[in-house]
Amino acid sequence: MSATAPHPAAATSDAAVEATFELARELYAAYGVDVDAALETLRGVAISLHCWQGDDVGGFENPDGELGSGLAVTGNFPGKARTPDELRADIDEALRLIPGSHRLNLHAFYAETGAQRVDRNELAVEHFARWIDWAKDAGLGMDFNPTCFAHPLADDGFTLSHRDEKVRQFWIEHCQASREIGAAMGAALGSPCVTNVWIPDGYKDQPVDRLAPRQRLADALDAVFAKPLPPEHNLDAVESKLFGIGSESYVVGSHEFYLGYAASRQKVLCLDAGHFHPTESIAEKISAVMLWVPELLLHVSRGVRWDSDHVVTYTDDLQLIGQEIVRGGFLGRTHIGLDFFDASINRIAAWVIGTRNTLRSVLAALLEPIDRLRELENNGDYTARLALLEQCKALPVGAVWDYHCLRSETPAGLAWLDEVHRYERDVLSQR
Ligand code: RNT
Ligand code: ZN
Repeated sequence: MSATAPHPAAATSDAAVEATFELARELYAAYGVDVDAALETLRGVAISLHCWQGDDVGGFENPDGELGSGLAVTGNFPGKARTPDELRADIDEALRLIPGSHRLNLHAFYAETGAQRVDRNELAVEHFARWIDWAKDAGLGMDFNPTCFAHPLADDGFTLSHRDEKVRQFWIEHCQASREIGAAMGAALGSPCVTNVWIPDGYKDQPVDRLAPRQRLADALDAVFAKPLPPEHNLDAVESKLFGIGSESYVVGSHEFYLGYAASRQKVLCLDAGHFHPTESIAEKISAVMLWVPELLLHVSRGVRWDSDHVVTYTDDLQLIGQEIVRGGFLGRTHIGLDFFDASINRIAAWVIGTRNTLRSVLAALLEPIDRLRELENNGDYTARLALLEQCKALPVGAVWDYHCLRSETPAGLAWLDEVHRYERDVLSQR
């Protein structure tokens, strides 16, 4: 368990944060950057927190269920949420430590069906009534996902592209039900729900027919999306993957497959940072795909050697994601979600660290002297472009961030960690 040693950042006074901010604002102004405008924009950026960080992608259907489908969570930090109420309390705690108004991203197998067993194709909005009421009270938007894994009909590695029509139909019905649930959530909360379809389908070893499963998947998706739903309530997204554990040789829903599908059907394309070759960056793809798809969903994650779903840290990769969204003017067309699961550290701290980092990367991008940088590039002065980009790394983003936290009534600096320790002591360790 963690220690509770005092740390200096927690002691920073509000006055010191404000004074440092004033100096930072002046410094940015010298570079032509309007810090207040950046903060105003940042206040409107919502991050979709993934419920599954709180219970190691367990869901509430079957407490002893196997995760499978290429997903793996490692670690056994004490105190994971065992019930929907515990999970909601943990998310509430994380949200208290994150500045801004955000969203909850829920998976279908977090349904609350009481004593009744309801199979996935029969799920309906009433099974999520408590989640929706809670979100309404907390002022959160919600996003949703059909759960096409951790189920006997997903055990052989195929769902929407299964060669058995009956299995395929089951998953089509589950995804159709999920869209209806998403639309009902969107209507209830007055904010469109992004319903994201990810399926694990693929082969461990080399197939001889790569085509037929993809044809079946395209047809199945068309069936899933056949019923028009109002975009102010529900937006459909599709998520690709390069490989998974047990689908190392072939994944039906590859990037090329879904890029073509999303472009031709005008669906939201989901890019997960862990779903590409390790040297590929999803940031680099944003400006390319945005020419062809209406909107983007990001699963901000961190792969370490593979799609390991590590907690998002403040890497170059993350910073480039923030920069590409902001530089392209894509904030209004991008849904920023998180997707990581680490059970080896305090799960609430994992949410707080990953979400705060993601927001801070957007802030850093909003604080770029972008007009000056563009001018240098357009003048062919790549020397000065490089010099200024490097100088930007030395500008005091942290001072602006701390001020933003203070103004948003959330702890600045590392002070949030004290509160996580308190919660660990008073709540998690009692579980
Ligand atoms: C799996 C995908 C997917 C899941 C969640 C739980 O590789 O990234 O988004 O992580 O649906
Ligand atoms: Zn993902």
